[in-house]
Formats: sequence, C-alpha cells, structure tokens
Amino acid sequence: MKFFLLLSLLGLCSAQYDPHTQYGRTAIVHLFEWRWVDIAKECERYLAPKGFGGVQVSPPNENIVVHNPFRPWWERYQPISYKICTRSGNENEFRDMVTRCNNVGVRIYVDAVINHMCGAGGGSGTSSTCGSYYNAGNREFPSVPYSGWDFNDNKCDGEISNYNDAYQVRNCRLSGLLDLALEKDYVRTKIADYMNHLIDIGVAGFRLDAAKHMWPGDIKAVLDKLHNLNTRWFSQGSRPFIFQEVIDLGGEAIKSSEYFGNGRVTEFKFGAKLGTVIRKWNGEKMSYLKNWGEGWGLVPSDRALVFVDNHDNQRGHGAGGASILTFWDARMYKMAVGFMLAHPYGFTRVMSSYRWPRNFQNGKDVNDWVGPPNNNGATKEVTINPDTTCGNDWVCEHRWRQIRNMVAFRNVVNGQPFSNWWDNGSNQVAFGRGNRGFIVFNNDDWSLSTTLQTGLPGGTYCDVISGDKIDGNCSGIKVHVGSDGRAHFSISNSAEDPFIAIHAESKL
Ligand code: QV4
Ligand code: CA
Repeated sequence: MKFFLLLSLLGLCSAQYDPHTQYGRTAIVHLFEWRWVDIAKECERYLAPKGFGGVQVSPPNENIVVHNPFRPWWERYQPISYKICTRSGNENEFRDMVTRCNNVGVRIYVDAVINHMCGAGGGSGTSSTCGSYYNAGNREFPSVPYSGWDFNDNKCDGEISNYNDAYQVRNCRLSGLLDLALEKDYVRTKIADYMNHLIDIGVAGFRLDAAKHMWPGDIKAVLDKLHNLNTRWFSQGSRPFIFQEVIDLGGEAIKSSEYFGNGRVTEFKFGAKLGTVIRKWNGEKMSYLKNWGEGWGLVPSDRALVFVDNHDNQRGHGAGGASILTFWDARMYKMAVGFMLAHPYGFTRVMSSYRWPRNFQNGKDVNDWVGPPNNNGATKEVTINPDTTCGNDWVCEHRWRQIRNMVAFRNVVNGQPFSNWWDNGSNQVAFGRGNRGFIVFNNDDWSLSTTLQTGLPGGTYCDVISGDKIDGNCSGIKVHVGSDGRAHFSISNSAEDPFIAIHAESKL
C-alpha cells in the first residue's frame, strides 16, 4: 500500500488522466441523447464485441423542460436538481446500464453540468424532467437545495461579455445560466455528493461541462471530495477519469493548461485544424500533418481528449466554426476520424449523432436547437436495421464500417510508435504504427500509385476501410506486403473512401 501511496504522491499512477478502460481498449463514443436502456443494449451487442472502451452519456440529472422551442437538446444543460431523472431514463435504468456495460468491460463517463443551474430567465414552477419545483428568479432549487446564497450574483450580476477577463469568464453567467458559487464548501459538497452517488453506482469518470467557467482551484476542491471508483469493477484506489471542457483556440484570457492539474482537457484545436486540412482550406495540405500533435500547438498528448466534432460544434454551437467535419460531410468525415484513430496523439472520442432537419438561413442553421428523435417529447428507441445501421434517425457513426474498424485498428496498434511517414508533398500521405499497422490517404485530385515501406511482416492483409476480414478472406481490397515490408498501394481520387488501412489482425 505504501508503494502505491508513493506512486500516487509522485503522480506516477496517472490517476485522473486514466480512463480506466479495459486493457487494449483505446476509444470512447459519445452516445448523444441516447436512452439508458438503449446504451445498455449497445454495450452488450456492439461496443464490447467491437472493442470500444466506454461511453460518454448525456447529463443524467434532472433538467428544465423547455417548450419553446420544443424540447431542445440543450435543455439538458440547464440543471434543476441532481436527481437521476431525464428523458434518457430514471435511476434504476441508469444503474442497470452502468452495471451491464461494466460487466462487459465498457465504461460509463457522465457529462457533469456543475458550473450552473438553469437560465436566469427560466421562470418558476415544475416544468422539469422529474417535476421538481424551482424558481430561477429567486435562485431557488429546493430539491438540492440551493438558494440565492449559492450563486455568484454578488460577484457579477450579468452575462459574460468579455472573454479576455478571467474574472468575468468564471463569475458571470454563461448565456444567462445561473452561475454557482463554487468557492463555497456547501456548493462543493452538494456537487461532490451528486458525483459520488454516480461513482458508487459504478461510473468511471466525468466530462466537466463548462470547466472554463470554473476556477481550476474550485474544481480541484470538488475532485478532492470524490470517492475512489467502485471496487466491483475497478482496482483499489482508482481515481475518477476527468476530462474538462475547456475551449481554448488561443487569443483568450483562459488557457487550457490551467486545468492540467485536474485531469485531461478537450482539445478543440484538433477538430478545427484537422477539418481545415482535410477540406484543403487556406492552403493546408495533409503532407503538413507529418508533425501533427504538439508540433501543431496542441496540448500534450497525455492531457488531451480529442475528437473530430462534438455535440456543440457539429451544429454551430461552441467552437470550431465552419471547418468542423461532421456526419453531414460523410466522405471527408471518415477520413478525419480514420486519421484521428490511426495517429497516436490524445485519447480519442467518436461522436454518435442523430439527424435533424437542418435549415440554413443567412448561413445559420435555424434548427440547431432540435432535440433527439422523439414521439411528442419522448426520446425514440434506437432501432437496429438488418444491415447493422440504426433507424429512427439515429446516425450511429460508430457503427459505420470505416469508423468501427478504425477503433479496432487503434486497439491493435496501441503502444506502437508513429513510424514510416511518407507524403507526396501534397495530399497523399501514409504512416505506420510500429510493426502492427499502416494507413495510406489520397486526398489529392489525382490517383495515388506507389510502393511504400509499411513496417509490417510480409503477408496478405485485408483493407479494413473497404471491407472486413471474414472467414479467412477479405470482403474489400487485399494488400500484399513483401518480406521486405514494402507494399504497392493504388487509390483512385474518386474512390468511395480514398484511404486504405491494414493491421496485424487483418492479416490473412
Ligand atoms: C438566452 C439568452 C441569454 C439570456 C438567457 C436568459 O441568449 O442572453 O441571458 O436566455 O435565460 C440556451 C439558449 C440560450 C439561452 C440559454 C439560457 O441557447 O439562448 O440564453 O439557454 O436560457 C448549451 C447550448 C446553449 C444553451 C445551453 C443551456 O450550446 O445554446 O443556451 O446549453 O441550455 C462556450 C462555453 C462552453 C459551452 C459553449 C456552448 O465556453 O462551455 O459555449 N459548451 C458547454 C456545452 C453546451 C452547453 C453549455 C456549455 C452550457 O457543451 O452544450 O450549452 O451548459 O464556448
Ligand atoms: Ca462559473
């Protein structure tokens, strides 16, 4: 025990930076707005067999019910209480999901909205997902309970207007959301009680929503109150995995590095820059990705939670702008996600979305608020089609062959170095992961035809982008690697997916 204590004192056990996924599982999926009953089933039928490490779930605590617009997805970012009771399900369904997912080695990470409660203009009454009374005007949330003393009105009685003023960013209201006074031990304790309730149920960690709007020291004070993870599924002394939503594209008072002591941070530069490169905007080329990662000004890899898009910027909220690639740009999106999962940088999160009726007017999607597929407000079931895609307007990007297979690729090459980089000075690039994997992209407007050193043992490999290895054969492209590790690759610029990926487990 003393040795472990020494390790943790030395910070050598990487506690709050460690997602505690089952060994060899290296990516998580955000099942945005899914119901708990559907996530439990998805863990057992798909995520465990396909090697996903865990699931980020939507906020499980009671939120305000917004009728105008009708039940927007963002009502879940306006807490009313910490009761486990939302459109995704009740506490029993939540417990069942955590148990069933953990039992098949798939972890659950909770989106914790702890910077604020509902909007100042939220009114009063019981328009909430569990019927709890609240009065935004009086700052009353009796189901916690919180009262006027527990908010920052005395520090700042208005909205954040200047992101170059750190005091404002932390103490004023984000989009009018009532800002909690996290310097108070009472508030810290209420939040920690909520998070400990979830830890004791079996969750593996948390996304800290709007972390930028909380002082790093206040966050640390809450984290220091958290229990170790439930030893039914985690080793003794395991600390909750923490990834903090901090949007830092540069040029503002708040730096994501201020939060490194608490855990990982969301690296929004990743998706914004990679989208620009894959779209070939501003003269960007894939050949410039040779030093991708810290070389591009991204945070250190072991402090980064990375993603191509998230629930905000896939619909114009938050940060990233027009360069962000989403499922709406399918062909480029698969390339970006493929690149993310093949490259060693960061801890990776795959987005899983629902379709909504986008309606651009003057360059803005006026339907960016539309909530999950629903029957008069009740979130629809995630149905699975015979071809393994999802129905009911759930996009299920994580089930797309190219993405699912690249999650497996990342698991197979885990721990292997970035190696054998090649590029044509334009948008044709390739790189390997030691002797376990190799990937080639053609994002130029002409075909790629070249022989490359893969670093892999000789043999015939199935391309996991165009198909699968099934019953000892390849349903897609075959790649022949010589005993010298070299292989010839041909990729048409008009291919459905202009990239090829092979790895040790796709070898015949
Ligand atoms: C409106 C007015 C305000 C007014 C207020 C009065 O705009 O000026 O003071 O009413 O009540 C929704 C509405 C917004 C409304 C607000 C409060 O869109 O118009 O304010 O509610 O009623 C999501 C959505 C927001 C939504 C919010 C709460 O994106 O549009 O606001 O949920 O429902 C920054 C932050 C970053 C943040 C990002 C979006 O640094 O942390 O903006 N990202 C996270 C989440 C995001 C969520 C929040 C934070 C808030 O990822 O989904 O915002 O929890 O970059
Ligand atoms: Ca705050």
